[in-house]
Amino acid sequence: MAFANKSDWIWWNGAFVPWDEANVHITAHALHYGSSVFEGIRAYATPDGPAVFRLEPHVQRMVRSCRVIRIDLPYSTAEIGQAILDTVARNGHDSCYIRPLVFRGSEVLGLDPRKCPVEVVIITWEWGRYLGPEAIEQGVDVMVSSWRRMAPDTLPAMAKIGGQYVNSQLISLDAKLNGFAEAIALDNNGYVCEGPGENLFAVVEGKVLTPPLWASVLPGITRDCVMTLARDLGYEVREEMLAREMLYMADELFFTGTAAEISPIRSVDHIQIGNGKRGPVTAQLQEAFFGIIEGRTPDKYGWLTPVRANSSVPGSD
Ligand code: PPE
Repeated sequence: MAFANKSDWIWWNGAFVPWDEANVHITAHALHYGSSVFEGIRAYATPDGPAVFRLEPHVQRMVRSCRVIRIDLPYSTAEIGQAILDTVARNGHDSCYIRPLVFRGSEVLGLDPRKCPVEVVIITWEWGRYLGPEAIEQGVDVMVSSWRRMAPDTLPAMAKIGGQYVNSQLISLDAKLNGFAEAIALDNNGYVCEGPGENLFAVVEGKVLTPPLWASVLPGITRDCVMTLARDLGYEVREEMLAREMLYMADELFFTGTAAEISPIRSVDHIQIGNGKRGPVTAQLQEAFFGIIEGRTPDKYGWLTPVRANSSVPGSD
C-alpha cells in the first residue's frame, strides 16, 4: 500500500490493528454513499513532549456530526478522547495528524443504512505543511472556484460528513488543475464561504472579518482559536457576510484549519492582496498561535492535552 508516513497501529473499535491489516470489505456502506463522519486533529511537539491540540472540541464536533446523520456512536466523548491519546502514544509520534473516522460498515446496501454496523477508527500519521512547505511564510495563490458550497437545506455544512467532501474535492481539483495552490468557494447566495478544507479570514482596515456560520461554513476549531487570539490582541473581530470583491479589496487574507494551520493568501484570481506577502496582522496571529502549540508561550487557554503513556482526558475520571 502506497501511503507515505504510515504509522504502526490503527485503533479500531477499541483494539489496535497493524496499519496494513486495517481493511474494510468492498460492500462497506460508507464507500458507496459517503456515510461517514471524520475529524482532523494535530498533535504538536512541545518541550514537555507531544500534546494534542484542542482535543475536546474536536471530539465534541465529531459527536455532533454523528448526531446529524443519525449515527449512534458506541463510545462516549471521554472514551474517544482517551483512545486518541492512546493511539498517539502507542505510535510513538512527537507530532502527527490524527484522523478519527466513524463510518457505516458492511451489512446491507441501499439508502437505509440502519442495519450497517458503526465502525470507529483512529488513524495517525505525520503530515507536514498542508499547502506546501513555504505556504506559512510566503502565502499561497488562490482562485475563486465556480463550484459553490452547499445550500443550507441540502447538506449540513456544520457537520463534518464524509460525503460532503466530494464538493470539497471538486473545489480543490478546480484549483490544482488551474495551477493554484487552493480555491475559495462562494456560498449558495454568492457570498464568500470557505476553502475546501479551510476557513477564511480577511483583514480590512484593521478589523478581522470571517464569514458567519450561517454562510455554510464548517465551525472550524482553528477559526475559533484565531477569533480568540485576535480579540485578545485587541482587534475587532466580526463574523460578517463578505462580498466576493472584498477578497480583492482586503488588506490581508488567510486560511485557517487544522491541516492548513494559518496560511496567508497572497493573491486571488491573479489579483495581489496587500503587498503580495504575509501581512502584519496575519504574522502576529501566527506568532501567537505557533507560540502556544510549540510550547514557547504559556498555554493560557488550556488548548493542549499532553500525551503520556498514562495520560487521561480532563473530566474522564
Ligand atoms: N472548513 C472545512 C470544509 C474543513 O474541512 C476544515 C478542516 C476547516 C474548515 C477548518 O476546520 P478546523 O480544522 O476545525 O480548523 N479540514 C480538515 C481536513 C483537511 C483534509 O484535507 O483532509 C483539516 O484541516 O484537518
